[in-house]
Amino acid sequence: MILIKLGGSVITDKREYRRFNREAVSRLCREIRESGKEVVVVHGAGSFGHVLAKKHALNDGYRDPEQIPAVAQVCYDVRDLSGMVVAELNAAGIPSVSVPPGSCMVMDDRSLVMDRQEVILRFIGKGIVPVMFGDVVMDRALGFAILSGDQIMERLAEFIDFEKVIFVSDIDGLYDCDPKSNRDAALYETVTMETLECVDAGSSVDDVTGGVAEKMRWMLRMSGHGRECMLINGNVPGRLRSALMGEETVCTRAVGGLS
Ligand code: IP8
Repeated sequence: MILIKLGGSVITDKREYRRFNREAVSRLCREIRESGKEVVVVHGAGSFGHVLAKKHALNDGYRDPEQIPAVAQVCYDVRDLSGMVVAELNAAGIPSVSVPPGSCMVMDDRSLVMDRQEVILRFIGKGIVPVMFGDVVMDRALGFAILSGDQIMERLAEFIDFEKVIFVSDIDGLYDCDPKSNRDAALYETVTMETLECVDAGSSVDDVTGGVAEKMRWMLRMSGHGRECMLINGNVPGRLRSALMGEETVCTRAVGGLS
């Protein structure tokens, strides 16, 4: 079983509110199907989540009543996005169902309380891929907060024994500086906790849950116990299929866990 995160930067255009990249998602779903691997899918929110979440400071928790319509709108938008992702998975021949985190989970001071594992495990047991995503989630301490897809990944990996974790992004992997603004940026083939400490990988678009360095931190957390954890570029056709099938491909691998 392989855990895949379809990043918001690939499945949406992060510069434009609610812009879905249907072509890319459709191709990625076909690549999953062609690999023949069993998967669980988590996806990011992209411009369906981060634009309004940032504008209304939703990650700060409840501050004033004017945030409430924005909470409802973001919940609506990310469910809409998830419906479109699931439609593409189903069309590619991968029976899938969207499981909205905010509708069945809570957080406690930004820590996810995931006590509904049964529904996820039973979908998997019946050969249906549960699809979860970054969402606005009610929070016992803060009122509400943003739950990132990366947090969900880490929790899923605590009770499902994934052989591999693949983060699908819009860059080839982790660079020593931002490749979008620096032509000399060099790609790391592997990163460890030590590498991460000297990385400058800031993101230039609206993202309330951190840029590439933060993603890499999540990857390192999940790379312990010998589990392979990769960051690949989903905009390059064939890379996801190769990564799933264990073929050589351009990527960054996280090694050795976070400690
Ligand atoms: O795109 C963020 O999830 P991510 C969720 O996985 C929202 O970081 C609603 C902004």
